[in-house]
Formats: sequence, structure tokens, C-alpha cells
Amino acid sequence: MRFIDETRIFVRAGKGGDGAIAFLREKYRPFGGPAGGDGGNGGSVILQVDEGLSTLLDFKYQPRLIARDGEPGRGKQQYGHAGDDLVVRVPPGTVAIDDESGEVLADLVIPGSTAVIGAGGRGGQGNMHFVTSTRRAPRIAMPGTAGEQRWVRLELRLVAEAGLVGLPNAGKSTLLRALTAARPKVAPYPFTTLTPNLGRVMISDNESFAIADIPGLIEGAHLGHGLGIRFLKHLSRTRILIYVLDIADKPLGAFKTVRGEIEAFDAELLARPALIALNKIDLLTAEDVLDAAREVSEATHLEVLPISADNGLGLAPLVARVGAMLREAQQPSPCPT
Ligand SMILES: Nc1nc2c(ncn2[C@@H]2O[C@H](COP(=O)(O)OP(=O)(O)OP(=O)(O)O)[C@@H](O)[C@H]2O)c(=O)[nH]1
Ligand SMILES: [Mg+2]
Repeated sequence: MRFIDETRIFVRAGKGGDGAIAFLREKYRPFGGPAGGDGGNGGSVILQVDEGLSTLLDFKYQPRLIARDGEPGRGKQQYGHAGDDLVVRVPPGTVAIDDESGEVLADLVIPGSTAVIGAGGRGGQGNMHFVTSTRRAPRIAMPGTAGEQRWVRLELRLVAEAGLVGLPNAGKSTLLRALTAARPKVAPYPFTTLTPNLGRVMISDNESFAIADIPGLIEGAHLGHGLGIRFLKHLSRTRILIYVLDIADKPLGAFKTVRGEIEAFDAELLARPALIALNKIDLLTAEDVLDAAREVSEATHLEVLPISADNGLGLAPLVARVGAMLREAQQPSPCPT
């Protein structure tokens, strides 16, 4: 499935139906009272979070969301039918932004939740509402109002409590596979991961957290090198960063590079709690692992957990530690735009 995390759509809600001008016609009362009913309201355009979706791809094929107009009012005091709302499903983490004003219209995270991004027009009142003592047969009714119409930018920001960051080939996807049921591709060359992956880590039967694996960063990513920093926005909702460093490939240098690129993208991300998963410890002797872990921890002032994503070493302590940090961390700040 193609991963699309930014797109632009056209939204038009339905127009309200016009109010009717009509009079009762009864056999023995040729000039009955006014009986024009109200127009129905126009349909609204509504987004709804569907947990089963993970991309905005559908909108590439259907970039115009147009809801139905309300029907005009009718005689005999009958209301026009309201136009149906158009309810469109989006993945969790979708942000809807008015393209012109930049206003955030909705930030949709909770499964099942909805937001109106185009409000339907209101139906006009029929002439039955305009009777006065001096005006028994009003020939006026109100037109329906227009529905909202706008261009909307949709941006997906993955909903994950923890984010994996590191150089290409550090073992991020291997770690995601080891911790969750997700099956991202793993290969012995850089830039294997081209789009973000999500998985859910079970801490216990009733406690879990989501983790995001994003494409590797390299020096100059903020200038567009490698795959660039465009996927870093998927860290915006995470509460914890996990630096994945290859213990056998200059881990300190890797840390500085990755941290520098994150800083260039959004320095605020560096204020979040973080830890280091020092990966591939199976490649070194136990003694060398201890030395390297000490060196990295002293230089970074971060907690270092030695692991081997490949053969499962150190994963249980890593999950337990992330779980504990998540319990300590306060709620995520609202999504910046
Ligand atoms: N020896 C050893 N190799 C590992 C370990 N974890 C990952 N690897 C290997 O490292 C290579 C890269 O792993 P990936 O998981 O694809 O790395 P990545 O960080 O996702 O890379 P990108 O997607 O390119 O950013 C693969 O050949 C893995 O098998 C480990 O704990 N020990
Ligand atoms: Mg990968």
C-alpha cells in the first residue's frame, strides 16, 4: 500500500434548500393560509477516524468531497429533505488545515471521532413563517444559505508514543520487528525503509504503546540529503525518542549527527525524554559492550540500554524502561503545525 502523508482536497458542503411559497387550497376556501415549508439543511462534509487506515492514499483518487444540497420546502407545510452528510474516513493522526488561512480545522486522533470540515448551509424558511396580522398571504420565503467551501490540506502525523530514530542501517526496523507484530523490510543496506512504519508493543496484557520506525537520517538531512527530514513530522506526537545506534559503527558520531538533524528540524523535539538503544551488541565482546555503553552514556547524559535487535538480547529491559518513562511523561502537547 502506498503511504501518502500529505494531500490537498476540495471541500464543498451542501447548500440549504429554499423555503417554499405556497398556499393551502381547500375546496371551500379558495384563499387558504400560507403553507410553504422550509428547505432542508445542506449536508456537511465530515471526517471520521478509522483505526484500520494508515495512509491518506484514498484522497489521491478522490480529491473532491462534495456533500448533497438540501431539498427545497414544499406546499402543505412540508419540509424539504436535508442533504445527506458526506462522512469520509481518515487514518488516526490526520490534521485538517484550511489551505488559505492556515487554521487547523481538526486534529483527529481518537478512533471513531469526527470533525466537520465543511458545514452545510441552512434551509430557508417557507412563507408559512411570515404571516402577520396585516399580511395574511405573504409571498416571501427565505433562500437556503450556501454550504462552506474551501481547500483543505490533510497532513498525517502518526500516533505513536515512542519514535525510533537513527542512521540508516542502525537496526530500527529490525527492532520494530522484534518488539511488535509489524513486518517492515530489513536489509543490510541503507535506506531500506522509505516510509514510516507503526507497531504496537505489548508491555503486559492490558498495557501497550505504539512505536514508529521512520526512515534513517544522515548528515545534511535537513538540507534534503538522503530521504531528508520530511518524515520527522511523524515524531511530533511521540512522547519519547529512542535513538538506535549501531555499537560497532561509531555510535557517538551517529548520535551527534542524528541529534543535529532533529534539532535543525524542530529543536523542541530534543526536549522530550529520550534514551539510547545501543544495538548489535552481538558483534562485540561483553567487555567491549560495557566500555562502549559507558562511553556513550557519559558523553550523551542519556540512559543507554545495550540490545541486540537481531537475537533479542536486552529487549525486555528496553520495553520495561520505555513503559516506565511513558508513565512518567506528561500528555503530549497539541500537535504544532
Ligand atoms: N549483527 C546484528 N545485525 C543487526 C542487528 N539489528 C539489525 N541488524 C542488521 O542491520 C541491517 C540493517 O537493519 P535494518 O533494521 O534494516 O536497519 P534500519 O535502521 O531500519 O535501516 P534503514 O531502514 O535503512 O534506516 C540488517 O542487515 C540487519 O539484519 C543486530 O542486533 N545485530
Ligand atoms: Mg528501516
